[in-house]
Amino acid sequence: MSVYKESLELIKSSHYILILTHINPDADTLSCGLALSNFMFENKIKHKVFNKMDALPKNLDYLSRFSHITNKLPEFYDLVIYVDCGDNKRPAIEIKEDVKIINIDHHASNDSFGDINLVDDSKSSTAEVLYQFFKQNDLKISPNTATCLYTGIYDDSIRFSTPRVDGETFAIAHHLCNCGANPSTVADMLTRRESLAKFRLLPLVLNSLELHFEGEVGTIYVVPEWLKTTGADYRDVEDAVNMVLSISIVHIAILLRPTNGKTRVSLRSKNGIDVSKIAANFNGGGHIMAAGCTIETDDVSEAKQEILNFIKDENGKKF
Ligand SMILES: [Mn+2]
Repeated sequence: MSVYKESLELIKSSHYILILTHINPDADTLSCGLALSNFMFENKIKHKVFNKMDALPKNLDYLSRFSHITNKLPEFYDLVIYVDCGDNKRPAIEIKEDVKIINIDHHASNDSFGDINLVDDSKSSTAEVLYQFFKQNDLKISPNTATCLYTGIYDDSIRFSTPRVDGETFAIAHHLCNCGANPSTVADMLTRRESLAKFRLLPLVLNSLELHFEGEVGTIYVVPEWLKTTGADYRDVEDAVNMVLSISIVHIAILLRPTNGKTRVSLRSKNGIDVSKIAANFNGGGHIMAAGCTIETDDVSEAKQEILNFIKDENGKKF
């Protein structure tokens, strides 16, 4: 029996399913959780989608059943499905030990921690991996589920632009459009609903830009105070790191964000440079071109220096 069939059998024979999404959620993890949730709702399968955070990214509020995502664990569950979690710590909660686990993911770091593993690191998003669950089981994909899966693919592939995007990605997107996903609506929802606060914050963050190693590494940071004065959300700075990476001479862009006595570091790269290795050195993780970690200090310059020292040490005089 294929892993897809096995997964469906296990879902059907379970009484209550807990779907886990990762902390600091992105569109891929929540879209996959909600794609499964819509499928289960339509088929009267009892379940909950869990996310640890109090506040979820508001730009995903158009996804059906978004408001049903909870940060409270149900008392009873006999199956747990992890979506887009590179390891079993990513949801940041403890689960019961005696339950079966399905692990659906596309991170290279995933060590197949589930009883059933739908893990394919050749895919640009977990949504593409999850699509195969529907396809291989000949399941009907409703317009709501199609919109969720399309959203995960669109966002995690950075609008169909990362190296893992291939003809198959577009074939899947094509099928999802036929099932009722609307590319223009998804693009409107994700890219044309920015807050004014974000545009007050971005100049401050971009003004912190420093170039290192002859401009090949660019660093920016955000001061928590700036979030207060502009009214922006910490997610509003995420575009800034991609802007820095879009500078022609920059190969690695780094965003430093002090929070709760630590500094959260987002790493982005181009030209095949593997920033997941830098993140892994600081107990973080991610993908070749996008990774993250946490440094145990809220002093931004100290955290920056630690990262830059590692980049220098690791690969000789530069990276
Ligand atoms: Mn993902």
